[in-house]
Amino acid sequence: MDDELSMYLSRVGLTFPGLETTIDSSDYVFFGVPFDSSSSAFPGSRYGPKAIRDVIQGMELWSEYFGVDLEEMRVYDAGDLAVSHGDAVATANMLKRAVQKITSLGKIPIMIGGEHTFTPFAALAAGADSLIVLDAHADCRKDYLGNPLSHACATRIWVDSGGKRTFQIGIRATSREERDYCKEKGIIQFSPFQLQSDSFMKSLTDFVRKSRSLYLSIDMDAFDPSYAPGVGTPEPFGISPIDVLRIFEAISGANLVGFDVMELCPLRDPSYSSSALAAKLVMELYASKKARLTRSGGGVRSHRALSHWQ
Ligand SMILES: [Mn+2]
Repeated sequence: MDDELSMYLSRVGLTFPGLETTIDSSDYVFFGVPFDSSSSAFPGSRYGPKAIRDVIQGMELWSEYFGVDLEEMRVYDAGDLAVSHGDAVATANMLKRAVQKITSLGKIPIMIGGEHTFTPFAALAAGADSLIVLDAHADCRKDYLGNPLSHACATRIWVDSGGKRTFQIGIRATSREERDYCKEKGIIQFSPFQLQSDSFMKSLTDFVRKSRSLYLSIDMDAFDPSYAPGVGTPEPFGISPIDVLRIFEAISGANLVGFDVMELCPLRDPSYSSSALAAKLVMELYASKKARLTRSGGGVRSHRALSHWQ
């Protein structure tokens, strides 16, 4: 690993996705942020990175939806961020340096949480001008119980720090303050009940087309708790995993500068179903980009996903 990067990140135990690779030969750098100090209901997301590495070891590296073999995933697992438990400022500063380094190497960061608080810092450090967030919550509180660096403030930190364009999907749990803020800031929002509408896909593709550099963040509580019970703040009436494949497909042509899966809470996931879904999200996101490249490069692989949604 690059010397400077190894100051911030160190490899631990199992790697994702369990393939031996080098950072030089990779397009993506995967790392964990095992930090959960502001968890407002149930703590435990600090174990998310460990769980996703555990569960991937028993899964097939094949995307049925996108028709992509992931045995040769160009993803390098750089380990976990050296977090300072209880100190979100110090941890965010460390994260910014790590992401800037990954980006300067021409690689795309894939971050696994840990609490959602760190998304805006990663997105800004990666140079994103546009943010798509899948979440049950708007995360637009000014502070939560006096803490402005709470996971309930993640999207607001992005906007207030200069994040220009924001598109939220799956939102269904907000305060009046957040609803007013989102309206004032022009944040585009779709609830789970609107995802089958034509206007959703039209709005999403329009947003992606106008993005110069896109960061995608998935809070696991965007999913219905029946799909992903392993989260700290479950909210019923959520989105389905199939919805996300369709979203991946719609954004596969974007200039993606970073991606994260946050708020996976393995302490509330005894069946490992939520961890398996989180692992699959990373693989399918990768597969969606690969399928897109194959098609634009004139590849002959039939694109199963397109026909599925026509
Ligand atoms: Mn959330």
